[in-house]
Amino acid sequence: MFCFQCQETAKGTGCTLKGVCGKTENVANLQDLLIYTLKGIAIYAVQARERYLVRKDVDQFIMESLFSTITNANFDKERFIKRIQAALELREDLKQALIRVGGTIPENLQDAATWTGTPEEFEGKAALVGILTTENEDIRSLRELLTYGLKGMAAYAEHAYTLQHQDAGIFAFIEKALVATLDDTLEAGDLVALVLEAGKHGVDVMALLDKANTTTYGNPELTKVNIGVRNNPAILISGHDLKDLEELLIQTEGTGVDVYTHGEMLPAHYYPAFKKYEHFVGNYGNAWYKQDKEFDTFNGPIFLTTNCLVPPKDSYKDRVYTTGVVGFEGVKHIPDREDGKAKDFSALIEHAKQCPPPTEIETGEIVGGFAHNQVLALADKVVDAVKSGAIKRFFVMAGCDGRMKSRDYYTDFAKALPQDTVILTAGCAKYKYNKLNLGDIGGIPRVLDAGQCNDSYSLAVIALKLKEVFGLEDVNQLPISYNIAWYEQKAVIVLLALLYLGVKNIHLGPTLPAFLSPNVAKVLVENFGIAGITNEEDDLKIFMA
Ligand code: FS2
Ligand code: SF4
Repeated sequence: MFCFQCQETAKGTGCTLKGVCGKTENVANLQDLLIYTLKGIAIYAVQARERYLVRKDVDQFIMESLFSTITNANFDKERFIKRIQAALELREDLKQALIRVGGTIPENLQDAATWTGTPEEFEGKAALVGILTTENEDIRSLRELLTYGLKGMAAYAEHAYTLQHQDAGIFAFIEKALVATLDDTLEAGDLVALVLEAGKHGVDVMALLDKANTTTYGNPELTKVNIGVRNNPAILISGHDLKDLEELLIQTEGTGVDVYTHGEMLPAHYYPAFKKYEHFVGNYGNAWYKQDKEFDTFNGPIFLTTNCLVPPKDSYKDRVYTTGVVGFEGVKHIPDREDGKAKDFSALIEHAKQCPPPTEIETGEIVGGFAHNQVLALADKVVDAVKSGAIKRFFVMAGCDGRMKSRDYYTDFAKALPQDTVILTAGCAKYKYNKLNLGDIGGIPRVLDAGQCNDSYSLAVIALKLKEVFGLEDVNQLPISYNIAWYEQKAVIVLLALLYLGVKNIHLGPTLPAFLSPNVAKVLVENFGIAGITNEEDDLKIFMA
């Protein structure tokens, strides 16, 4: 195996024996083979599109498959074997459909579009198609950067799709870009152009998801979220999927079972549609990587709707349920919706009734709900505070949290920030500073949480609005600095989206991606001013200069 797609990759270079995330060698290899086969499907899909043959099942399959290979989503070997088998069948089906509409199949097609094999042969094949088969390190770096951007894009597209929002342009780009990663005639410059184009579609997909979420559940609003517990049996829901949450809240209503959020599900509390549920009690715990302790003390069943799943400990494994693209061998899985019917959570609810209430690990409240609509409602106040000098600078500290000790930097940085600065956050990165009680500036909290990682889009909307209000030509003239923490591939598409919007001088940490070759990193540094982090004191001097 060779995987270097996330920030915690072994030795900062690549996981080769087993993933730091817990991914086994065979799952890593099968994921490589799945991606390779998707590229083969994409070869036909691009041609089919040229003939106005657009297959929704193909778009959906590619999207879900990419999503399933994101860090901490799916660790289940059997699920990947089945998915590759389904990919081979779908590829053949699409090829035949293409022929039927007059498409001609060239003789010298890429192996990704023609290979076939039995499950016993999959791992042997996987060894021939992994990341390291691209020898030129810059081409490899750009191909992987693009692929990880596509994975993030697919994840967000999937959430929007679940809420019946889709954009054909996003699927068309995903398929075009997948084909491009196989094309040996493309040079580094061509791939850089595609990476930047991915940023444009990154903005599109986050805007689409924002629209899907806000038209379905209302605009997030200023909300105090309880972090203590009540004395009822309860279900803990984690991940990013709001539709799963909605159906769970409906089915648990009146059963005596409470519902709490964990990790990236916290921002669900900010949506008006979920406030009516009296049994939607609060948020339990912190970011994803603390689940090995927090799932233990929660006592009740835990429901993972998306990443980040950590391989469960035996002490609570029988209480973990997955759904959608998430999976782990031996863990119960809630099947997908069929015929427009809701998912069936009865087993989860019955399980909860047999469990003791959660053990309290914290008390109090946290404040959030500062997505674009809420911040723009406060725009006059914010603009006045900037004009009067009460707010000197905003710090976008969005992205991910993670296990590494080096991430304490973000807590230290938040603490070291001058009192006249405000943090704009989104994603699970917030847990590094959302309980610090950093106070407020004239009623504006010093940590403004927009929501999940995809709600980084909200932060961009806020920046663009401020640019307009202050009559500036360039978003970089605003008193906003970007100190972003990344971990997995959704952060990659968020970064590419920010670059597309023209944001410069983003600091990225705790380490730069291992998949950036020195030359590719140089392109990002020279053209966009991307930089790493050092320590809070020195970085603060740079930001405040
Ligand atoms: Fe956090 Fe994990 Fe949101 Fe990432 S819960 S690092 O996948 O998607 O952010
Ligand atoms: Fe390693 Fe990250 Fe890949 Fe897991 S996802 S195998 S930790 S690089």
